[in-house]
Amino acid sequence: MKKILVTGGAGFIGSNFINYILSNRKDIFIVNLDKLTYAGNLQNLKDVEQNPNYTFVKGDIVNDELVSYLFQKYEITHVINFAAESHVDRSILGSEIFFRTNVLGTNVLLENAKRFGVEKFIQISTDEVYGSLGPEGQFEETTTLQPNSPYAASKAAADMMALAFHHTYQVPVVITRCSNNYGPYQFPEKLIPLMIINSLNNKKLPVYGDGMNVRDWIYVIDHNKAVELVLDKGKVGEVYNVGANTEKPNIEIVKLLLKHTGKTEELIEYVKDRPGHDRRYAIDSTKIKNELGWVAHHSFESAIQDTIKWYIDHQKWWKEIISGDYQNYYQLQYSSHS
Ligand code: NAD
Ligand code: TDX
Repeated sequence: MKKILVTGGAGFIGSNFINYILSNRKDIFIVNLDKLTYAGNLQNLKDVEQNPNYTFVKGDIVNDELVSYLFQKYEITHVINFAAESHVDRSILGSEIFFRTNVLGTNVLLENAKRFGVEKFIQISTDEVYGSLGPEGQFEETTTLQPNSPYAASKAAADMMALAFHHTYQVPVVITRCSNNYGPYQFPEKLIPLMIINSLNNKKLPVYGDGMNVRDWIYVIDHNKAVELVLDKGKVGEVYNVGANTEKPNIEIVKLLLKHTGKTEELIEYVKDRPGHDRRYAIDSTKIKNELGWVAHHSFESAIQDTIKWYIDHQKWWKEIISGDYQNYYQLQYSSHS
């Protein structure tokens, strides 16, 4: 039995991971440690609440005493660190919490993995650590890290700490660097859910700059299958890029979402650009394909329609979110872009 400390399991990718893994595997026990920040939501985990192979602990990964207690109590054998402050725009509004959670929090987890010993420590990183691309080329695992936003810099610092713990103390670290995810339970601040929800609400769709920034999209389940493969077969000390070769300019995504929600392009509003906005991301995932046999099973064309349908069918989920503190964030963020 693998006894896995999953951090940030009440967020978008972490909750999809837990739901997926517990419905497919009987050899895994999960302790989900989540601070329940604005982005954490236990509604995402309703289906696993009663599962005997699952337990939830509300707490902060920066809390060394708590983390150390959990390692001992549950005899943790693996760590998957999804917990993070994850939104680039919020990191531009204020960077301190990004440093605290993403860097210090990862450090606390690494220290405990070193102290108690684990079989594997998976650090969930991001393609944003590589910086921005011109019109050609893709990020490879060997590409130099050149993070541009405070968010990306904090994730790159965490990667460096993780690799240093492997090099110095032989902590069995593996890093995954995935491209932009989409799918159910994504918090409405991110491009795809934000645009779907605004469109459903007949609100303007705020496109930064010229709308020609490119992101490389992957369905969250394909990402999580890569994490599962890394858990089972990933080689320690290695970095694996994960991406589904689906580059799209933002404006193309926005127009597609409008079409599928039955609205016109009059809702599009070009607004002031994100400061330091990375122009293009594209990820080369040859390594995880060749070495671990990973493939993306979902095409963008069908998975984006499933995602739109999910938001249409789960209005209660996102209406609760956008009626609360989110309004204050939205006001602050988008008044600075007008
Ligand atoms: P999210 O913001 O939806 O969820 C983050 C979760 O972490 C939340 O449940 C939150 O409550 C929890 N959390 C935050 N601070 C914490 C702390 N100090 N202690 C414990 N829990 C804490 O993020 P996401 O989109 O699910 O991203 C998950 C991970 O994947 C992050 O590490 C992110 O950097 C990485 N990633 C995300 C994407 C993407 O497109 N969303 C792509 C590549 C990598
Ligand atoms: O209102 C908006 N208008 C807009 O034009 C928002 C929220 C975004 N955008 C643009 C900015 C980006 O070019 O859309 C693109 C995607 O933006 P986000 O959804 O904020 O994602 P991004 O900044 O690319 O970062 C995401 O991918 C990598 C995740 O949030 C990170 O956690 C992950 O590491």
